[in-house]
Amino acid sequence: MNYFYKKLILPLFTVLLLCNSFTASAQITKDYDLWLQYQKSSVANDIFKNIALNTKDETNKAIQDELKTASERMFQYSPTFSNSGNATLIIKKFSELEPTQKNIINKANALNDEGFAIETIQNKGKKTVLITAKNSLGLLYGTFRLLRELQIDPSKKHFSIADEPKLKVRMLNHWDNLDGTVERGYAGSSIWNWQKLPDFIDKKYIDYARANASVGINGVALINVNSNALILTPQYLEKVSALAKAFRPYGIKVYLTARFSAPIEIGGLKTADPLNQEVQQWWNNKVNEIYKFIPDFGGFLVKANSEGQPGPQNYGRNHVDGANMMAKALQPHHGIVLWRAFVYSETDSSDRAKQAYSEFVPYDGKFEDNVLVQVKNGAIDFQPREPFHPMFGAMPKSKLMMEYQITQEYLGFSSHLVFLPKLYEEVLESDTYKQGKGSTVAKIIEGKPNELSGMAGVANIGSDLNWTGHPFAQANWYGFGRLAWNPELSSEKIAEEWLQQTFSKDSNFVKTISKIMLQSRESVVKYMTPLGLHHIMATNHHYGPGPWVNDLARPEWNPVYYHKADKNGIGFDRTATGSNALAQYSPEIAQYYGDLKTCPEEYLLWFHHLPWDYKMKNGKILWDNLGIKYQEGVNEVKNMITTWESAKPYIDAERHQEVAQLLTIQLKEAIWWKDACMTYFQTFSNLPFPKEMETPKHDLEYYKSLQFPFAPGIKPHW
Ligand code: GCW
Repeated sequence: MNYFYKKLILPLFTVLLLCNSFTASAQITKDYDLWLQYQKSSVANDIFKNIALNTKDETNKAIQDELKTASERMFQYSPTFSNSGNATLIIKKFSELEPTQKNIINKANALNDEGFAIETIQNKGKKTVLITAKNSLGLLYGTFRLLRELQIDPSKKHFSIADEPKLKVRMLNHWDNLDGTVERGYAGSSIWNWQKLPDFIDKKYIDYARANASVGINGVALINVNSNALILTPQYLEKVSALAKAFRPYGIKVYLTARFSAPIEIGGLKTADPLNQEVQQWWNNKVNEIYKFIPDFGGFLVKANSEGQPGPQNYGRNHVDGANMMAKALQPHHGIVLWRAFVYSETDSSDRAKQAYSEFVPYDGKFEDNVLVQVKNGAIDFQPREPFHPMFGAMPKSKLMMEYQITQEYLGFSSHLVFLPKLYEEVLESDTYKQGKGSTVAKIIEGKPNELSGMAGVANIGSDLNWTGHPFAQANWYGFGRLAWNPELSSEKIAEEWLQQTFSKDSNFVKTISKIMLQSRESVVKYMTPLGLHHIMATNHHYGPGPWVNDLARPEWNPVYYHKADKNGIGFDRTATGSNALAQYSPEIAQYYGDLKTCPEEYLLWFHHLPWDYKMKNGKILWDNLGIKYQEGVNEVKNMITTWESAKPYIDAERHQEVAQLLTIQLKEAIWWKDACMTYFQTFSNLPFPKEMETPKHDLEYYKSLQFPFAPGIKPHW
């Protein structure tokens, strides 16, 4: 028995155990590796056999590490790195190229500082691939580009690519708190371990930097815009400098959120008035101190006089006074200020959608050169769909940057599959007409060549093994980076290349699954806020529907403020007969959205208050259309589930199951939104549900009674 046990059962058991942990860890790796899977290739490619690269510089060292990992995983061999003759891949700054390679030098010379060229050339009678750029960061971007091309087509040998970023600042904004929680975070806790920093550099920090650099992200604001002044004290600056050091080889600069009242809270001053000399001196000294810790510090991100955060208006000053004070302190070090335009006030009784424009546009041209005004994509707050923010194009003498939300605060947290590049693209493509036809939001934020420009995304990253909570939420991080590099890229291309790198290159798989990704954003709009509805979510945690909420302290916090449903109809009149928010847009846009004949149905209730029996283009009344849209959203999720089932043969079982389970949550919640909203709106319309709509399972009281005290994304109530 003993013999039998030792010889047979034990080894078998060990093998089983190993297999089990192997699958588990293989799975973790797949989820963890994001779009940098470097899957084993079925075709050979010698491209990495002998790489000419000067590995002295720390960025080049990062290039070397990446190529080694990629080559070993994809092609099963380790590259040799040397400077000798027979290179299969040459990675060199163009100042180091031989004069015979003039053609490429000319091509590369036309690129900006972060651009790169990849060319297949003749070198000593042999075909060789050359990556060249002005500096090492360009070489790193070129390397990641080459790796993307090879992940998509591992047999590729011929390259002729020149590329450069269109925006200067391409950054993630983490809303991470110093206590480890993440405001509006749905992927676990913060990845920054402040307790163990500066001495412990988690490998995760490096992998985070790799992922960012691979799509061209070059800046990170580490903590929440609802900031804590402690981050500016030496105790924390030492920790920040350790992170900055880890990110430096990957071209990523660190930014900090600057709490406006910091001079009082950590400086012992009596005021934070931006026109007070002592305050100005305090910021000058603070900035000098920061640069001693972090010589390439990026600058400050500031949320001021917004949702209770302190700011210049507390001292009777304005946004320009506040932003310029910080900008001047940063100028000697080439740092910048990202001053957020997300402001709305409880004392302003006008439409909330109008307030940021009214507060900022009069200051056009007054901001210092190193200030970027950071504007959310829409005038309310990261809703599933908003028309583009009227500030875009309205401040031609200032620099405006885009702020998107990658984390899904209003889009189903990390349980819903929603491909956000589709939303980003819709905004970027919108024509503002501010400088004539064709002045799209993309063109406006691109600004003038060589001037400061940028795009920020509120990160969806946390301590979850797969970084983002939902495997498909990784695509939103990826897609954000790709659009920050080139705001004119198509979301379709982004979906396809992400799928190819992350899951499978099989064309059937890519075709079917990219379709559901591209449609997913429209589906979430339909089952949450169809026909231009907005801001009807539950209070505080924003989880689930709450269109009935009407008792919050500030009028514009209540969903009823936005949908204005009553027995006569529904919607927010933003035309001349209402708040006239439309007047902030160019006349072409005002006319287009203002006229019911041309206003697209997607924006109907955003701009118009209409009777329940308003006849729509399909001949049906508004009430019926509302129910039909909600139902369509639900049906589309059902479709996603079936389509995902069909993807089973193409990908690993674990990630397949993970997504399948999440889709069931999405369906449940889509039905919940439909039922709760339609049951509530029915109390005003007094009409039967349209026949196309499945009848709600519960009555309104049930939906109103649901409580979620521990929903994620807000400070826990201990
Ligand atoms: O959308 C709202 C969020 C707040 C956030 C704020 C902002 C960081 O609900 O959690 O605060 O926007 O953008 O400042």
